[in-house]
Amino acid sequence: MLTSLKKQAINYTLYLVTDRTLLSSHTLEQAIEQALQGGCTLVQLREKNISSREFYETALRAKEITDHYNVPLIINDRTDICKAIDACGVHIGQNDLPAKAVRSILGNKKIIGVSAATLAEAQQAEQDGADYLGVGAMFPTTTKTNTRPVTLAQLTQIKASVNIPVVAIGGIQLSNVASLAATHIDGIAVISAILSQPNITQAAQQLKKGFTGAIYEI
Ligand code: 3NM
Repeated sequence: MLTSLKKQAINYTLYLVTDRTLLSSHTLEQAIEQALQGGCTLVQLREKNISSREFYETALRAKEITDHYNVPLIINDRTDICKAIDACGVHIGQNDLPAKAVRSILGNKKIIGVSAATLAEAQQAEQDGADYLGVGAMFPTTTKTNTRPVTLAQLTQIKASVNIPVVAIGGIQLSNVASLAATHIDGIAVISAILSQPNITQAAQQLKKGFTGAIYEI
């Protein structure tokens, strides 16, 4: 059972974030499994508008699948659900509980990811004990409203200014993924360009190849 992992061992290369409203013909569990078969290295269960009970039960099922592939599961926002199912960590936004408070609840073994759209937010999150940053929105996206745009130059600056892994998010797809490699980030976080595709496994494989291939060309 994967309940915590040495933090240095976490592979951020292809980070699947879920959104059950974007699935076409799959169940969430099928979609997660297919994405893992395509090489996703980390999964975040992101559920909006479902009850705590449903979130908890979905998280248990998601964890069975991620455990099978030996990939860590991160829970969006809900520290209580992370604890209840012994997930590897939580991801929090700027309007959620502060990282310091989450750390005091979860202890040092769990991963805490924080969303940041500015250098100041990124540095604050690192100071508050975040283990990684999700930085975006890098490109226009319809998956989430109220995103704040981040430029490639800002992403480069954030990555150079912190000592924790940085993952880019927001509108990442096959056509723009290569442009992120030059920023030296640790990985890409993706919803629709994986989950809304007819062939989820292939979409994940291609994105991973597009990102890692571009890193080698720098
Ligand atoms: N957070 P897609 S953008 C969950 O900017 C999320 O912090 C963002 O979905 C941020 O890959 C976003 O479909 C949505 O664009 C990402």
